[in-house]
Amino acid sequence: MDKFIDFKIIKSLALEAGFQDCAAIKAKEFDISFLYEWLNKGYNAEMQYLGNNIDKRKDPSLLLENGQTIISFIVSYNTQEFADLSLNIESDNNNNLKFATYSHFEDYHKAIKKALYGIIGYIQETYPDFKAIAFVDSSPFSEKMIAKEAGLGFIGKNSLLINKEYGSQILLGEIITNYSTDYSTDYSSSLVEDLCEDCNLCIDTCPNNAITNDKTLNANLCSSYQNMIKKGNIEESIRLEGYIYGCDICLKACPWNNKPKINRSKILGLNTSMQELIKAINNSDIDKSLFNKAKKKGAIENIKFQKLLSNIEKAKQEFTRN
Ligand code: B12
Repeated sequence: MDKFIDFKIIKSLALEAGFQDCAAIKAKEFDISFLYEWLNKGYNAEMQYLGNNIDKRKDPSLLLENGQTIISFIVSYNTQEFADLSLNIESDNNNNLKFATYSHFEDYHKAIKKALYGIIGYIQETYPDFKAIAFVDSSPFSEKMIAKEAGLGFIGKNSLLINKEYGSQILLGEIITNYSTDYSTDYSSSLVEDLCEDCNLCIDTCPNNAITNDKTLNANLCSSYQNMIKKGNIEESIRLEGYIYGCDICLKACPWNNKPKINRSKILGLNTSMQELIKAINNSDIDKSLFNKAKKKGAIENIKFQKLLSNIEKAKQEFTRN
């Protein structure tokens, strides 16, 4: 007999853990022709890994023996707690150096995974044969594609998943399990149509024209690729507009992000060391120990100090040229 769990149990555990929403789909083979097209155009820049594990990208059920279901979870980081703090450092002074908002929080990979394994643990108390793996970012499948298919939102022109209630300032995580459940496609009213309509604000605001017209982007031109992932210096032609780690320009331009803030996130605590680091950077007083402290707890784990220094240099050059 099929192993089955009522989705209400998962949803109530998710909300209790601090996720804003979740939805499930049957693990099946997906059409990933969009990925081949993207790779063929070279939009992946130096991120060769995005072309690996094609079998699992196509069919995520292969990631777990008897994988039946993928449950997609969203966490908002559009918090009042952060807005109150950032008033001090992100005034309207255009010459401020900035980190992308998500990087002001604890490392989301660890925090979301911990919350997902917490949910798995609770379920296993009642269903000991519930087998599951949690993924955040590291998954060899497109998390946005899964969330969209599960009905948690639509893919915006800037290629991000936009949730009707929480906008796109959200992060995604998934559980793959050997259980089946109630799938959101069984009640299709939950599936969200494309709501960008004729709005092009993200395309028009991106200083590097990174966003194409087919709901994706050319990572070579995206400042968040250039300042977070690219090895070596940022290309001369790229404009950072103050962002020295990640970039929020297309998110801030999106009308779907004019949403009420959640008070605070139960999953993503603020990494308060980031405030100290930014203050020091903006006072031209950067110090490696502050960087190490912020990096230890935070989401900036993939950047080396030298790279951050060269990003700062590049952003400052832009200011002096303006
Ligand atoms: C590589 C990567 C990047 C790269 C490339 C970005 C990109 N758009 O692909 C870089 C470094 C630039 C990047 C930047 C950022 N990233 Co990133 N990134 C990823 C990662 C690891 C893989 C994405 C991927 O596979 N790209 C390859 C392309 C082909 O896939 P795709 O974008 O999913 O495909 C799109 C199109 O081809 C088109 N499409 C065409 N045909 C079809 C058919 C179907 C059925 C569907 C559904 C879609 C579709 O829509 C797709 C969805 O956008 C994911 C995590 C993951 N494992 O999924 C996080 C992820 C996408 N990133 C995330 C975030 C938060 C960011 C930043 C906001 C961080 C920041 N503030 O700087 C920026 C946003 C930039 C932007 N506008 O995309 C979040 C997005 C959450 C959300 N709301 O959608 C994710 C999901 C991580 C997470 N766990 O939450 N990222």
